[in-house]
Amino acid sequence: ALLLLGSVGAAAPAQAAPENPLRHIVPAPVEVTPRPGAAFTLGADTRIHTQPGSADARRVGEFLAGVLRPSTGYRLPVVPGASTRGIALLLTGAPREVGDEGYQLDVTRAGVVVRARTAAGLFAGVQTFRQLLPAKVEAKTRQQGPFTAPGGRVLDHPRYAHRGAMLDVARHFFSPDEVKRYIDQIALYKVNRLHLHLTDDQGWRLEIKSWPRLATHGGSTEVGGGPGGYYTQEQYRDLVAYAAARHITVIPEIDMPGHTNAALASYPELNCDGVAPPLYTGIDVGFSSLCITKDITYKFVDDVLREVAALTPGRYIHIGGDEAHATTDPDFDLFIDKVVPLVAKHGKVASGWHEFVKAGPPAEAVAQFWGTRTTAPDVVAAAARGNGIVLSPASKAYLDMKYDANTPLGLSWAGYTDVEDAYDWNPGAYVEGLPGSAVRGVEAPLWSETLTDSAGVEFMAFPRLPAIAELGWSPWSTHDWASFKVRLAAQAERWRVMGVNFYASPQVPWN
Ligand code: TNX
Repeated sequence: ALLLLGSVGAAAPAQAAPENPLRHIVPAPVEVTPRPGAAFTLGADTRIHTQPGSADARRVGEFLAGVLRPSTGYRLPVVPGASTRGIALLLTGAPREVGDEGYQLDVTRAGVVVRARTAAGLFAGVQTFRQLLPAKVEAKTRQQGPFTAPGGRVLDHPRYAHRGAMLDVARHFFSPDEVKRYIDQIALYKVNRLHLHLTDDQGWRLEIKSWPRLATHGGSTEVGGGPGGYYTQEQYRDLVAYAAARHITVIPEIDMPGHTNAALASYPELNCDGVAPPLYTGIDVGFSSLCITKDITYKFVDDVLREVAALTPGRYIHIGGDEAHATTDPDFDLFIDKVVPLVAKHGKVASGWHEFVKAGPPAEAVAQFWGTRTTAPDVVAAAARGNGIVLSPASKAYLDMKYDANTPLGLSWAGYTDVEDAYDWNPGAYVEGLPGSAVRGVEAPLWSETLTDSAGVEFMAFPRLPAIAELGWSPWSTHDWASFKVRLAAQAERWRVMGVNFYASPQVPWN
């Protein structure tokens, strides 16, 4: 992705030409080739042509029009057609190497052509195109043109299939609109999985029709004692569809057998002693457990998984399994052995925090590594049995860790994580002895003990989420902090226009 731009021609204005946005794409593309002098300018008559016969391509076109119409004031009709004048999103002619999610983007004077083999690839190409246009295109109100993208070609495809962000909606509840806002922000960086941590000690956030008190009682508070909240199944379906329209698959997490106080408080029969504990609004972990020896526990889990599976178009349901300190080791194994098949019974595949590999789940199960050390023998052994691994090392990828001692939000148990720490590690070679081939990708978890609103979420996620997104997308050959920090700095203007409350880390040369 290294590129040298040709010198500006005779018509250049007196002041220095603005930096070419082809240099500033995040995540770094596989290959960028500038075409000096071939810039494309959006016009009042520009049309967005989409692959004839493809409803999915049309939806990508509508997404792009939705971004560009408010700021440009142009009509930007989305019409089926293969014309390469104006903007074209086509499912033909892409080189084979773009694979399932990659694209080829060409900007010439005549138009912008994105070619891909799937709508996901077109969507990724559209995210790159947004970054080639001036930041003002992201505004929700009409802006003064011109809206020009530099000439060039981008050939691009992801390193990993799993490029995730996780949001903890259990410790503090986030409204559907707040979750959608985060979805919009992560989509710009080609994140394609949103893991929702839906249940924990402090709250149960999804309506379960067969166990209604989970939401109505278990969802009635949050850390600090606020009112909490939950998603009705209808609201949750709408969130899943909103993410899907941005080519993001939601992975729901029902955390078990620990982190279950909200459920235990809602139904006394789930407790071994038959007594429901009070709701919990503190931030301790590791004190609760479902009752492993009771039959009703598995009836409960079966019912919950049935309803969650019916709301989940994706392949995975995350069953948690972390910090089960109130569950004995044999009980933990017994529980996981019983629950993993229940996930399969409802047509889904289990993923879980890496502790769950101790129970030896089947090879299709995926483990999410969150350790603070680079040694993890259980995880290496699981990979040898065929389990895929997603990397979320806490000292690198946890967006809730403070940047430094002065960060007003967040925790620090895994250490301070400034932007360079978040960026400077190789997911393919991080855990000792874990073969790169076992790594499915990366995920940036955002735990919400200290976060109550979108401003807090954004302050912790930006600019580190784009760092983790780049580790998930870009080839390792492009990895370079000196380049990344400059490209990151160029994003700030866009974040200001979008109203993203980012942390202006002194490590980044903001302009
Ligand atoms: C550990 S990491 C947890 C969460 C906390 C988080 C805070 C993991 C799987 N469990 O319960 O919210 O630390 O950083």
